[in-house]
Amino acid sequence: MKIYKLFISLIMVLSLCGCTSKSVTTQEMTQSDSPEKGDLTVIGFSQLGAESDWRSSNTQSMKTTFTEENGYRLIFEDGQQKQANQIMAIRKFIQQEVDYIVLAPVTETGWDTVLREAKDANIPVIIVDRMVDVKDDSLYECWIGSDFKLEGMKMCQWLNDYCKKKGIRGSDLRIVDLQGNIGATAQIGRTRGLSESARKFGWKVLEYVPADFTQTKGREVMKTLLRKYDDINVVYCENDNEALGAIEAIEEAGKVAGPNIRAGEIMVLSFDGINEDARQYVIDNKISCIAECNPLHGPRVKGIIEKLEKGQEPPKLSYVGEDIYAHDKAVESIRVDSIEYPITVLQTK
Ligand code: GYE
Repeated sequence: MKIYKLFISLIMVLSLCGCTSKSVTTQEMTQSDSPEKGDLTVIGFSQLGAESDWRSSNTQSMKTTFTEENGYRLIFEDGQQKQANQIMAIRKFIQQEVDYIVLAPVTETGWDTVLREAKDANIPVIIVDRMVDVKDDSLYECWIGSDFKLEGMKMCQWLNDYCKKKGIRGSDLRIVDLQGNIGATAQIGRTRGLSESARKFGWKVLEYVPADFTQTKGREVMKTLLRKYDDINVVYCENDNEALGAIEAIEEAGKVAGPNIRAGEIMVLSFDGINEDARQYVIDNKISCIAECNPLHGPRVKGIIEKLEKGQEPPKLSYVGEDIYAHDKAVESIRVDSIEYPITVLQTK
């Protein structure tokens, strides 16, 4: 059976001599014998899950970019937050002899073996969004995503400058951090952004608690924290879905989500800026600031593949530029590592 498939693949590859794509899967051969279909570049995309609006937009961006009209066939696998599922998906892609593997990894570590298998099979791997922590970085072609620690630093710089403008002392802040899922680059960077800034600015962080980037967990964790502490005045949510959940918990506890540091009111900070409700909450003053995280990586990955097809070398790491959205113009710009970032005030259209 295997030898038969190999033979068919060989004939197929030979008959397509001159096409830019490395190979055509045997599966496609049996499904269709139209020569146009055979020209498609096959992408295996292992998405980590569907936990947030950010994730849905990211999946959507990949699906609308890698279409047959654009010359691609996308094989999509949802890892449902489990690395084991993602490893299985990559092994399947290797068996299917895809042209490229795109991986959005749930956490950073544990990828060495499977990425070695992909490399041995000569399949280039592009990492998107979160990073992988591997001993040998030649196991993947390149990575594209956000600078998560910078997002955290920008948020905290905004908070510091805002407090100064409003005459709020840093030592009066009582912060809780609703973290993302532990071990994800977005969590690691955003948590570090807060812990380093808290040390620098003399803020008190009452607790760091994982809330898995979901609205349900955000609400549940915030509820518990509100029972435990009666003086929380800032909640640093590591994504918008957690923020929406935290606001529910704040309101259910009879408190207000708002930009004033005073008894009964809690300032909500967040990341992403893709969820329409969260953006509206900024306009309504319920969320005070969002550090943007851009999920539209489809066209960016396509650009990388086009380069690789031409034999060019894309940069190993590409960072996406991002905005900061605030509820008012108390702070017009912030400086982090001597770079100035303007603040965008969200207003009703
Ligand atoms: O911020 C969050 C998502 O890794 C950047 O994961 C991504 C994060 C994003 O679930 O909403």
